[in-house]
Amino acid sequence: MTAEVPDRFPDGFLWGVATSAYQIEGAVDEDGRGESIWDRFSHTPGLVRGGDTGDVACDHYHRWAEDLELIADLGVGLYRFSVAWPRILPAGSGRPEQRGIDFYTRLVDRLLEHGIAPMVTLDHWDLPQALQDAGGWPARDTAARFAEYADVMFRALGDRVRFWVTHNEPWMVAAIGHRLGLHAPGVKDFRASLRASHHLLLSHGMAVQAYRATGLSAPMGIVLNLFQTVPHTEGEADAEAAIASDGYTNRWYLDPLFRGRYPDDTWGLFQRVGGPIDFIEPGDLLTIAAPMDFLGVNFYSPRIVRAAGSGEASEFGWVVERPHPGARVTDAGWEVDPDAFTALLVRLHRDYDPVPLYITENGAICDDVIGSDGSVHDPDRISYLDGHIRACARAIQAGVELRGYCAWSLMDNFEWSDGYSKRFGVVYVDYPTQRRIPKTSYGFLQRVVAANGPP
Ligand code: IFM
Repeated sequence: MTAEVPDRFPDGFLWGVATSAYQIEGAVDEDGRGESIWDRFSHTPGLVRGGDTGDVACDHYHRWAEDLELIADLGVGLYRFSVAWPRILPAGSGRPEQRGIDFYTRLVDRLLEHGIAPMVTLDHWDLPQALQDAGGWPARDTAARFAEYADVMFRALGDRVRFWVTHNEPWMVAAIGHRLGLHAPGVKDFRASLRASHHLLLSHGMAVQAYRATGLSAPMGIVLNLFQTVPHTEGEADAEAAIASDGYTNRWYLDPLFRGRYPDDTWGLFQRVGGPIDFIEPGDLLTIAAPMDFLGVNFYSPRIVRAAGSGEASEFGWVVERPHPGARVTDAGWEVDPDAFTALLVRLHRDYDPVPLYITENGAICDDVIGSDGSVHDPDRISYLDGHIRACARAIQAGVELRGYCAWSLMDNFEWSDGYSKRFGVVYVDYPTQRRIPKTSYGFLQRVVAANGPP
């Protein structure tokens, strides 16, 4: 696409970077922190590449002040990070751990001193293990525990946090954590995954209601990882497969949040595969659809789908395809398609006309290395970011109310079941020494922020 890109983004557009607690903090045994499902999962042999764990990660728990300087030097106005639930409620419920609250208080206060708006995610996957032992997300009670935890954080930091996010990517937790078992808690059970998806959404609504009851007024939202789903061929079967897959990844979350109901076609498919959906109680959908103030969108790559061939193993009747031959891909093999990003944003605007959007994650894995001159050159990441920022500009031109963009991630970190083998940061982390080396993409982002658009 060659549409002209405006020189500048709208006034007040927020540029930022994002991280999450388990991926960067380390210090898993400090200051009363309890065990999380990711501690348990990563310490189970064979589940994370190279046996990596988040025990030390980027040691951000001790180096947070240095890391905040890196954020401030970018010039950004927004920092999205998450609170580790087990630092606040080590046993999942009961008395909050003040030392955990103090850590995030220091972080938030320093951000505000720098004029950076804190966007706080309450749940970026690190459920307290104690709650997992009591049933985890498939259990309805976990939703109530989440609302309690959220309320603790609203009361502790509500006067200073500028944006609240309830959950990060509930689809990943439900589908990858409970259906495929590739993420914590490592469950492989479709019904458990369906229950988890509903209780994640329910707990979001309960937390929104708890927030409104406090009388606080910072914007409150949820972050979804949404896929622009592209049929592999122009044939009818692939088109139908793409619609069904879109229901699985996108509409199962968007429809209840913005329309107060689950999509009929996906409901039918899920009942055929998983049996009766009998765990939804009266009033749940009203709670889930409690009005929120923004939607956070995480986007990395389109999802190319085709109909499964006869005899081909496929629970749902579709197969996720490899990138189109000749397509540009990142070092992780994910197809690079900024036009798909624009199309997704325009589609959200068209189909849901939702609240304002923020891009809460977008970035690329590159095989970064420290060069002989000690610097890290990542031209492919720059090209990825540049293309996707321009894609945002086109969406705004098309009428999408997009208010901010966060690159994923500030620095290289624990990439879940890939451990430390994949690098997403604009800052390189040399794990043996914990030295931070801003990559050339860091300078690029600085220029974007300074110019309020692609430099
Ligand atoms: O690292 C993750 C992040 O935690 C959630 N969104 C996707 C990122 C890259 O895989």
